[in-house]
Amino acid sequence: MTILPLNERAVLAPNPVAKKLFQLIHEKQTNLCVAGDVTRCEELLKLAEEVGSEICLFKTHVDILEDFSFAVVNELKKIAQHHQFFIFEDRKFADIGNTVLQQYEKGIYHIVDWADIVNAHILPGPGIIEGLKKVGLPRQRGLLLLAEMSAFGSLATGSYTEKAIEWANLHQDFVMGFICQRKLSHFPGFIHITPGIQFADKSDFLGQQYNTPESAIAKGSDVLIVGRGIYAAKNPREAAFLYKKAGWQAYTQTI
Ligand code: 5BU
Repeated sequence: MTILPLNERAVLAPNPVAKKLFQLIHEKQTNLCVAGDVTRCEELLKLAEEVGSEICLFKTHVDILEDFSFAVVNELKKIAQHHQFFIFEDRKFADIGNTVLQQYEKGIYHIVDWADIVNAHILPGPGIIEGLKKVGLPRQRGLLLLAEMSAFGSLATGSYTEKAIEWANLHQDFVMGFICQRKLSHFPGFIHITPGIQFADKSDFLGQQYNTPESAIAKGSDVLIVGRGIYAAKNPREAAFLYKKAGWQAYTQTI
């Protein structure tokens, strides 16, 4: 199989965020996403500032912030602009279309206002994509489908994963790719993003299973999500640099 360069994949991607993300990865030479799973706004912003130059994506779980206020997302957007990365809220929507569109747009977090990318389970059927798309597409946002998970015993396998690929193909304008553990689609305009990455591939004793950057890229992943491997490191900036280097080197060996 020939792997197209990222700037060519940018041209082929129908979703506007996928297009810009492929181009950014190509230019910034980083396929690293940091998961900022910290619980105070100040820590989140400090981490984003520290790792910003090394990443293409910053992933949030905004509902774990104990002192959330809208100021944090405004600051995060400024840091994203300064260091050039996209913001991915790992909200994992999982309800009917009418409910998820409200969860996406309303409530405390107004996610669609600041997150370039969100993700969704496909358990409720294709209506979840249609609901999110109503709010997200006019705002030029992108959706990742949870086609596989990194956790031990995940039920997102086999025909479930196949359905995610089928529905992604039907909504290429809004669905930009997958959260997965390996290459799922040979359509070069889809991006494959993989959580569960650490240099020491082990488990966390709560079900998380890790791959190394090299093994994830060898399985066809495009972007690697690293949480504790970076934010829990003594020096997150240095750890981000090392993960970026490993991920990018592994990628360049595939083309
Ligand atoms: P870690 O500290 O590198 O294990 O964090 C992984 C992050 O990715 C964390 O925010 C999870 O919520 C997220 N994640 C995951 O680990 N596995 C999955 O299948 C999905 C998300 Br989807």
